Amino acid sequence: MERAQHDPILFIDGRWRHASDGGTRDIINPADGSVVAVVDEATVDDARAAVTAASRAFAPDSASNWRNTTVAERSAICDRIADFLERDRDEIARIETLDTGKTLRESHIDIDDVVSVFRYYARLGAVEADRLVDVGDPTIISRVVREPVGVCVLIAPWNYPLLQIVWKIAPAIVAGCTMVVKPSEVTPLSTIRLIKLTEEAGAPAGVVNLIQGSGASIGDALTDNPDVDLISFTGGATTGAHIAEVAARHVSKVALELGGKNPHIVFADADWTSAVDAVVTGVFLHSGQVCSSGTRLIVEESIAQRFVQAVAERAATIRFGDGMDPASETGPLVSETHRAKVEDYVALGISEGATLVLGGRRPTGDQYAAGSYFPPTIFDHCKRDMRVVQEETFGPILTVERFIDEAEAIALGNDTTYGLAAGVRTADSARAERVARALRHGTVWVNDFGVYTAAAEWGGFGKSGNGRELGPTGLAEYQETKHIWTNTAPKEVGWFTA
Ligand code: TXE
Repeated sequence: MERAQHDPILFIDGRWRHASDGGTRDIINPADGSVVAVVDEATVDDARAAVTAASRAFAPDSASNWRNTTVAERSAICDRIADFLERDRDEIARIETLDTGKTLRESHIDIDDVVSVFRYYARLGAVEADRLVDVGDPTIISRVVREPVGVCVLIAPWNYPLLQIVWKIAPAIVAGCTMVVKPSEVTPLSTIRLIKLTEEAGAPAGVVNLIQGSGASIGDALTDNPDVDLISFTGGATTGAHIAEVAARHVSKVALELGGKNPHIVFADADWTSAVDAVVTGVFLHSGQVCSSGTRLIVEESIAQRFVQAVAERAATIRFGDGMDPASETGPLVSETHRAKVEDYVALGISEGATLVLGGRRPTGDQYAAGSYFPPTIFDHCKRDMRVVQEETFGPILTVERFIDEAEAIALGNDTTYGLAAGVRTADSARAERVARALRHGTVWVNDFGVYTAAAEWGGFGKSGNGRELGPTGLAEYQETKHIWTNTAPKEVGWFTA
């Protein structure tokens, strides 16, 4: 397709532009391999221009004076974006489904979630006030005030494109930062639509900039830059470690969410029906392409055989197919490349000696021929040191380990270099509390799984990253605190007496 046939999608300093070298990328629908859009592919120069634009917009003499706008003005922009997302809900949900493969139902839920995130931060900005510190001297006013961190680079992955970028954009706007947004090159479409809404909502030129392109080619041009104050990244562990290294060169702040390998611990006394349902939903929703996916079932030995059988029977009935089909309960994997990676993990699990109980092979049938589908797959009798148990497969693969007692359940649940999320299911509330406190994970669900709220922090222990999104901490990440000490009755200190 020719460049002239598509709208420009790079947004730099309030202007929509094509890539400076005319480069483009086809965006593929993973449900059938068709091209759903052609978008500009930014160059290194475009990426640098976007950082420069964000930097200029943050300067004290910028035309919009953005960093000195009031919280109320910035919160109003977030509220307007939320209104527009509600107005365009169906259109954006369709875009998200065509781009990611997720079901339309899930795309709608994602939009409702991001609306709540914009509204939450719009309110929180006003609540999180400056703090007065009592230093024990009535002539001193000691105040801790919050100011924007500055220029932020916000990088998102492909599994929840809209959701994950909004967890960054909303607090960054409320805090008064300027930003360069980079969606995954695989799934940029909903983010492009969102940036149009930020423009419509009145974000001044240069405050929100959009760059689209391969992280390998333009990532360093965004992050390896002394003008960048903060990089917030959600994605793979290897890329995250690279970004942390690059950021260290300039002592830029980094917030990283790098996925997980999340245990779901089921005790014998757990409510049976909801436990089976939660284990199935927890791992097979969005075909396992979820950072908090409950990929490690850790089940009490006495019920293990029956429980795994019940999970497998339930999982076998999951209807996967084109996300646009209302009958589909889950869609394809995001790309052929990703399906190949998941298939490698299936082969690895078999070679490591795990017992394949369900799935493991591409589905047959005309409706699956052109898309990157993969069925729910279950490995039983896994050992904790197997790579399929320890590494993030990011696909519909459940591994099963068994435990004898509470201590072993906790030990298995913590036997991971990650630490994003975990679930525990038991009817014993004292035990639930003990296990929840002992697990080294950023979120622990008790008799629930995979739920979150804009008002509670999200993030990981260990190699799942650092920093937190959502909740008050998710706003604080985009703020510097400044201590202002005012002496209302100055007099000589009296230290040097001569
Ligand atoms: O992620 P990448 P990939 C995991 C999951 C998956 C694996 C790899 O296991 O299989 O990561 O996925 C941008 N500088 N997660 O390769 O490369 C890239 O363009 C700056 C878990 O797709 O980390 C994209 O926008 N940016 C995760 C984003 O980083 C760079 C969700 C993520 O891409 C860059 C997704 C660079 N040098 C995958 N290189 C989660 N935490 O939920 C790439 N990017």
